[in-house]
Amino acid sequence: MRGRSPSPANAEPKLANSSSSRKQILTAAHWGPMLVETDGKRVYSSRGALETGHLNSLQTAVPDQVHSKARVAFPMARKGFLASPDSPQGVRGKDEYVRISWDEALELIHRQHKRIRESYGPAAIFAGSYGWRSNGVLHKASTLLQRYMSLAGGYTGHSGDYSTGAAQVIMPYVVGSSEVYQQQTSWPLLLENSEVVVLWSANPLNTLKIAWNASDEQGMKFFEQLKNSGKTIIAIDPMRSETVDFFGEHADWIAPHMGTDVALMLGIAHTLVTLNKHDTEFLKRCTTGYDKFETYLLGTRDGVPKSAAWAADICGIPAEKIEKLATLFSGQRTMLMAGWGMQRQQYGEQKHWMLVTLAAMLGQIGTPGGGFGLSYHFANGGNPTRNAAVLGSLQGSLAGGTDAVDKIPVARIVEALENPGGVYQHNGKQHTFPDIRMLWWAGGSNFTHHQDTNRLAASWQKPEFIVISECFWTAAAKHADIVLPVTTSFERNDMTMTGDYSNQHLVPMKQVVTAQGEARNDFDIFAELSEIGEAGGKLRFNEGKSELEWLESFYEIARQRGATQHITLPAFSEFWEANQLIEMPENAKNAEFIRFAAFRKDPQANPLKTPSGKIEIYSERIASFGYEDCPPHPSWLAPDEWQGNAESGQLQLLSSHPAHRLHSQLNYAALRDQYTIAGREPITLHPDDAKALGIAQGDLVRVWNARGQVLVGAQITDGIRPGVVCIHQGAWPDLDENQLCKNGAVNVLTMDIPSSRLANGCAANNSLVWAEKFTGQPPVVTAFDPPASP
Ligand SMILES: Nc1nc2c(c(=O)[nH]1)N[C@H]1C(S)=C(S)[C@@H](COP(=O)(O)OP(=O)(O)OC[C@H]3O[C@@H](n4cnc5c(=O)[nH]c(N)nc54)[C@H](O)[C@@H]3O)O[C@H]1N2
Ligand SMILES: Nc1nc2c(c(=O)[nH]1)N[C@H]1C(S)=C(S)[C@@H](COP(=O)(O)OP(=O)(O)OC[C@H]3O[C@@H](n4cnc5c(=O)[nH]c(N)nc54)[C@H](O)[C@@H]3O)O[C@H]1N2
Ligand SMILES: [Mo]
Repeated sequence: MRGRSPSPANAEPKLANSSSSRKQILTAAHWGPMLVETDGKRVYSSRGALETGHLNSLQTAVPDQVHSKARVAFPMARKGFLASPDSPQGVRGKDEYVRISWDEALELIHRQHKRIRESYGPAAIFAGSYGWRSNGVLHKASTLLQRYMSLAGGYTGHSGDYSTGAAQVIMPYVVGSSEVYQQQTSWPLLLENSEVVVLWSANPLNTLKIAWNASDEQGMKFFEQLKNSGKTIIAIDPMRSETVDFFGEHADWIAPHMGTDVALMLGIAHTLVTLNKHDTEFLKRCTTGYDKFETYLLGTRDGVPKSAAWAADICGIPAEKIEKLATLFSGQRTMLMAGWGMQRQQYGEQKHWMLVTLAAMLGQIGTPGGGFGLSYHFANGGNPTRNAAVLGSLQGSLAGGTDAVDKIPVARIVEALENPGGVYQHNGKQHTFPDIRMLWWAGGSNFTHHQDTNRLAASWQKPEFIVISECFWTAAAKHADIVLPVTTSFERNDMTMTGDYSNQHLVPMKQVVTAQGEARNDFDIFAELSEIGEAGGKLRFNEGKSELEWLESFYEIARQRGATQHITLPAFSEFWEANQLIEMPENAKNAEFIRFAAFRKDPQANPLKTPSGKIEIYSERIASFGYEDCPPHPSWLAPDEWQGNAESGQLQLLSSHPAHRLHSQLNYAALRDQYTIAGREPITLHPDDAKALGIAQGDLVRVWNARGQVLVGAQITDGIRPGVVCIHQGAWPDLDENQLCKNGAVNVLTMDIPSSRLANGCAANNSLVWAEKFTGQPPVVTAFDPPASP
């Protein structure tokens, strides 16, 4: 659609070999708009609704999502909890579950919630509930939980996220904005002007399959054009990712040791200075603190020049190669596209700070196609923002409600449970952990997403009361006192935009099938509970509106927003009947968007939101915090566990994001057959390492360290740096009586430490492990079985 007003984009879909009672409903998930074939009771198939030329495997999984044996069918209570709810018995994770009625479940929750709130105050109730739930503007699980808890008098929430924990806190000090969730210099300009594109710790072929709203699915088209453009493409990643394979001979794959990128960048930066190829004019005009950083870079302060040879020793890339990169980058228009895996590490803050510093030394920030970009690999950053009628959406806080009374950095939850009242540092301030007595998770999978599962499971025994609202019997659900069965997004009505940055489409998400088992919508659960309990009545929670009335009100907001841009949307009833998405008109000006262009042109007139208004290579504010783990300019700091201190036989563990899941979502689905080896999560390892360990392709492998042990299947390939192994994140924990995870959940092995005291970000990507061929009787995977009932 290229005109002024939007129009339905896809014609009424035709069905191949299906009976007449079946129809196709248009809906959407994080993984994009989909057409779902159904007779209203069963789902038969699903596929992408946009013609993209790229198959997104996640879009085929709707039948499994709706009909999985892993669904929670009824409200369930843990046996030891039910025996004496005020002082529960038994061990969470080892107990049986008893079916109860919805009335009983809500009454039990109400009584415990009231008791704990009255005894300990709102901070004792953790409703931070981090997670990717399902998309949609109304049925937002965690937002609904927080809306309820705010009406009930407040709660403890969270700050930050697992995704960009380190980068999103350091970037505002450096460039005055978070960068990680912001629109990038547009792809058309990049394709026209960039000569060198560097994918640094980024695997867009996987990660662009999803977006926080729904994916607009445009990113791969641009990467396809890049591949065929003849430009120089470099991928820096310890693993030959799907993206490197996609570029094939068109890209140069450089595989450093894990966690050593700052050293590699310093080596390039040092070479630039040696060759006098750094842009002193840009550094002077647009940055502050370079001089101080240069004394570190050249070693005038500590006697250690951060030369290419110095870097080579640390990162394992030959010095000549590092020098070549310096010449290449400085001689050509270079875009440094960084993903986030390398900042999900100890000292993660340093990675993107040094990347920006390198880009500043190259002097190309603010040019079309040069500089750095932190979101090309996520939610299709760089796909130009449309003129758009953007939907309204449900808000978590309401007038008269009490929002979060405290917030803990999201990845510090276990520390908080272990150490109530404990003092901690965060982003320049001292805080105290609340005394958490009750937790409610709705829309997150914390037993897969959090590091060091055994430590989490131990801390999880402490609270008095834990509720999980879930569609599936996740490990978290199997560690709860009450489990509430929730509908999937295919069992309710909703709407979404596509493209977190582009707002390219408005998509109706009409209910596909009736609710399965006794599942209810999160919205209805909290509305019911408001009627019994603490939140002042159903009417306060739902404002007297039905599901469709809410959707109409969000659509009306879109209509108003659209009108200001000369976009005319059809009436809601017409739109809802049509079962078609609406594509928004392009905006020619946005297609010319260059990040930092105005600042580059005139930094005085268009200052950044940093204290100096410039790019801060040295930060006085960070210096004032005095954090040893986050020095005031980008620095190489050796992590606690890495190649440099590994014992012989120890391997570095990567836990990248999976191709055929969104984290833990869909681990139970038939898609499993496409990636599991020996029936479990694969471990990617190099032939040299496999040989040394006597492991063959397809073998069952036990991987362990002091924190835990998992069983995985061997995937042997030269597409990974020797000494590094990868187990993708998101397999469901499935611990047997010896705490051996039968399904291969990587976080059983990862360290639960903060990136630093500045950001307290998740540091999943730096752990050492041992591995051996598993020779015992292979245990059966039980991750997807509902728990035992008496
Ligand atoms: N080792 C390691 N660990 C990591 C990472 C890593 O790179 N390495 N990455 C981290 C990152 S970046 C992230 S974002 C996290 C992801 O962590 P999460 O976002 O927690 O992961 P998901 O698997 O998406 O969990 C979403 C859960 O919500 C449930 N759900 C879906 N729809 C609904 C709904 O409508 N209502 C309710 N009540 N529930 C619903 C799903 O069944 C699922 O269990 O993992 C982090 N953990
Ligand atoms: N299909 C799919 N798409 C997703 C997700 C998913 O689970 N599945 N999750 C979504 C979410 S919530 C997020 S936050 C994003 C995550 O986006 P990212 O954080 O960018 O994804 P990762 O796979 O963790 O890491 C990207 C690459 O970094 C590499 N890497 C790791 N450590 C290092 C290092 O030390 N140095 C270098 N140079 N490279 C390193 C990994 O090998 C990997 O190929 O993806 C989103 N997209
Ligand atoms: Mo994430």
